Amino acid sequence: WDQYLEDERSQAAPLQLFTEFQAFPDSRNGFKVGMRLEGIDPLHPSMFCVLSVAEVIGFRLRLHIDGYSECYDFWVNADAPDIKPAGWCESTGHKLHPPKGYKPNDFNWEKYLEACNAQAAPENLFRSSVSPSLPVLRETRVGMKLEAVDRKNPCLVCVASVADIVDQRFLVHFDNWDDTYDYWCDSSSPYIHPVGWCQDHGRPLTAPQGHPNPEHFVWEEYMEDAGVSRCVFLQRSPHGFQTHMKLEAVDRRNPMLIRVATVSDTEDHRVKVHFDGWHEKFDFWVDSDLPDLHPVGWCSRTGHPLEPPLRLSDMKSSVTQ
Ligand code: MLY
Repeated sequence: WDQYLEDERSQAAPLQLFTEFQAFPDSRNGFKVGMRLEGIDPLHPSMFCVLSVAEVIGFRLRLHIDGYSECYDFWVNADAPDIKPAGWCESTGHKLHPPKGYKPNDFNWEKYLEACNAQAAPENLFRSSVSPSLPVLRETRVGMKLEAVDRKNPCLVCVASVADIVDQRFLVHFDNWDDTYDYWCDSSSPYIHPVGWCQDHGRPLTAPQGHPNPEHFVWEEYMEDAGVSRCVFLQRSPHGFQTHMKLEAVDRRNPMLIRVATVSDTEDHRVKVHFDGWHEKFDFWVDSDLPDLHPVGWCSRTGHPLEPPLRLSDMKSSVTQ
């Protein structure tokens, strides 16, 4: 990196711009292949599933959803808030989706581990649940209403509810839609607004699916007890990343890989990631707090391979890929 930054006359993104989930970890990754745990299914963020550790590289894990195809495997950092020890669902009143073939009421961790001849990941491997950098959720309760950006259709601000709360994050669910649009966020997220925000800002509000009069949605008619269950938020300030800053970023086309990258554009809460040496058509926008962005030196610090910039001679093939 030192040589590269000098050759490129560029600057590494300063450490203080990264969140605690992106910065150098202060613990080791103690997970081992085969260990079982519970965690959020990324394609169905409202579901907690039985997971096993399929691969460990540096501070990252490939997780497998037990009983389902490997094509659903996904990578997380070892300190991800999305993963919890075996038994967590039961102790927090969450529904655990058992491996395929097990009935929800039939699943028993002890018996399952014995049947698989596997070990549950010990609790001390999971990060403690309080994050100094995330706001505490004081007033938020399940069922409260809000106006939220549909992250899959980002031009829509929609009628939404708090569907679940874990630690300092809550699950945004769009009223009358399935859970594939759900997402977890903290109260400082730029994608969530209190009831009435669209009206105050002259923006259209997307009504719940199947609403009898979607063009004229009125909160007071929709909420039985208007006023008591509104969320209050304090949006975080814009990030400090600037164009040309260098960092290390997970390749989202092949999430096993982390590449040398550059911030190629910025918005208040997002950065555009460019992989050095690759065609700019591969650039993509992400939230600046995405846990897949890391400071320069993260890979070497955590024992993860870092994919160097594409050499000039490789460039032609990157354009045609
Ligand atoms: N064109 C999409 C839009 C879905 C929007 C869902 N949001 C509001 C949660 C569709 O009709 O499937």
